[in-house]
Amino acid sequence: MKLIIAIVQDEDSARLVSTLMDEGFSVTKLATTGGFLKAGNTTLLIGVEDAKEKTCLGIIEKVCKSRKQIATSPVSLGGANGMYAPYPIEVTVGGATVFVLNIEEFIKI
Ligand code: 2BA
Repeated sequence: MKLIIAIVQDEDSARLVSTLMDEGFSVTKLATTGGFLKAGNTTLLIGVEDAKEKTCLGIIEKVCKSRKQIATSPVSLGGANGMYAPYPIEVTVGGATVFVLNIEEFIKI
């Protein structure tokens, strides 16, 4: 068995959860925050049989789109007073950041 941890954009999460559920996967949805953009994203925990791993990854790939977002990075204004100004930079986020873990035991008590 595998645990698929998928970090996706909030915009894709509702469609991804409903598509996975329609295909018979069990999903847990967590509200999370990205460290770089400090913006909300969604982390899904999906426990799957080994034989279903590729199907699950295919659904994630199909549903999750990459998008451009503007982040503000502080830029030094120089001088001794250590002042910084926000500077906008464009980053491409997603489709999805996915970790696949081997599961030793799956227990429901
Ligand atoms: P954030 O950390 O908010 O990152 C959002 C996007 O900003 C990233 O998109 C990437 O394009 C860019 N980015 C991140 N760190 C950067 C840096 N140090 N310099 C320049 N640009 C940077 P994604 O790579 O698609 O990641 C989307 C979200 O997935 C991340 O949100 C984070 O929540 C999660 N994530 C990505 N890689 C991860 C990892 N290795 N471990 C844990 N979470 C990860």
